[in-house]
Amino acid sequence: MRAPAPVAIADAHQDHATASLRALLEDGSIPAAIRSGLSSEFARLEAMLAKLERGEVHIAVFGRVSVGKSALANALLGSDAFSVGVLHGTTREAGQRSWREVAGNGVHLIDTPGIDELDGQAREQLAFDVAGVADLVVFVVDGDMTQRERDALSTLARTHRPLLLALNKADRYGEDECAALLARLREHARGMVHEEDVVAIAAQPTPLKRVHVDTSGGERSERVERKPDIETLRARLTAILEREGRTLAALNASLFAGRVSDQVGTRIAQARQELAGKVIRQYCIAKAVAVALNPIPVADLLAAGALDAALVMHLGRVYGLPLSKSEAGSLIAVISAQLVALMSAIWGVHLVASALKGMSAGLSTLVTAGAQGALAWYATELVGRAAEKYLVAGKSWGELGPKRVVAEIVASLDRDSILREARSEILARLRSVS
Ligand SMILES: Nc1nc2c(ncn2[C@@H]2O[C@H](COP(=O)(O)OP(=O)(O)OP(=O)(O)O)[C@@H](O)[C@H]2O)c(=O)[nH]1
Ligand SMILES: [Mg+2]
Repeated sequence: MRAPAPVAIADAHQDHATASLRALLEDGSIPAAIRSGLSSEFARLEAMLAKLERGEVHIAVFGRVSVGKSALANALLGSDAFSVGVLHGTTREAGQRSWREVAGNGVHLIDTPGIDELDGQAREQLAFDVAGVADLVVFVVDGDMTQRERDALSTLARTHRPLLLALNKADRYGEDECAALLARLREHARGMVHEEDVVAIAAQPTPLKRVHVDTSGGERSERVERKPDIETLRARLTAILEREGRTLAALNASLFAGRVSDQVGTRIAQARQELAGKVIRQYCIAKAVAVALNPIPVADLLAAGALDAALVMHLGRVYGLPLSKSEAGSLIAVISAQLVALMSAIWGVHLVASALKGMSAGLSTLVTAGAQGALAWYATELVGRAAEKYLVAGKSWGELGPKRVVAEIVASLDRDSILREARSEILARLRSVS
């Protein structure tokens, strides 16, 4: 069997990436609030989709201020497209130019602001953002790497895009010094940059000063401009681009789409969790006040009331997994059975004692009612949280089974603080009705 041609592979990657970006952009099930909360990510997705459809590849130059990023971009382009300067922070915004020389015509070079040791946090974030969505990043340094540069390199490596490491200003170093520096850089970049992609260049070598001595002994000096020496880097870049440029762009877009869809998922989960918390609290209050107004024996507190069933069904709707009345009933029965088993030892005296704790006014009816209500609140909270766990796992108790799940919930909730909060909430409400 013949291996598929590289063009076919690139096409397949591109089709897959285009489809996943489109699916995310057009997904009607993403709530509007979440879409607007992630508006910059969605805008970037749209830009990436357009870029993919145009078959473009983006290369970003990245590095500390003044290492010669703009000079390198200019040298690759063969024009003074980007401003180069001795001042730190010459480049303040990311800029982009088409690199026509490379096959396909769709290769763009992006110059980024320098990352700085001291200030310019917004610029630095911009640099990371741009590099984070570029298909290939040339990390430029002008000597041995600082800790900060090493951290930045690792951050970029975690974004899973190909990195090249360029030691610029090689004209300032002797041959041996340059070789030693390259060896150190390869050491720092081990596992993140291929050895052959760590190269020495001189994007804008300092002009030579040539001194002429004339016959009368007078001296005249002349500045001789030197051409950029970036051939090793250019060769590596061209090789990578020709071999896998479009595939890189497609993979990068797919990765980004994956990240955005994870973020969407997390936000949806958070929003549901917040809403579930509010719903549980409402039912806790309702149940607690009902019990306080009409105290029932402690042992009956766990008996599934209509309110608990309504709570569980409400939670089912929050998690997009509606439960029928009978499903809700059996779910509560399972949870209650676990709670009773867990609590039987403490459900009586100790729990009542802690529910009463801090109520110094003597055992007035109001106080007893408050304590009973607080217990009802606590029980409802446990039922709600357990039902929530079951729903989050897609209507399943998972491998651990209901016993462990319920035990973990009981252990994770701070009983005394719930009872305290419940008591004060109930007393406030009872006072307002009496
Ligand atoms: N000796 C030498 N100097 C260079 C070389 N490349 C750039 N420079 C000098 O380094 C300085 C900074 O160059 P830029 O290209 O502006 O650096 P940058 O990384 O874009 O800097 P910011 O935009 O400020 O982050 C300039 O004075 C350049 O002339 C080189 O290969 N050799
Ligand atoms: Mg610059």
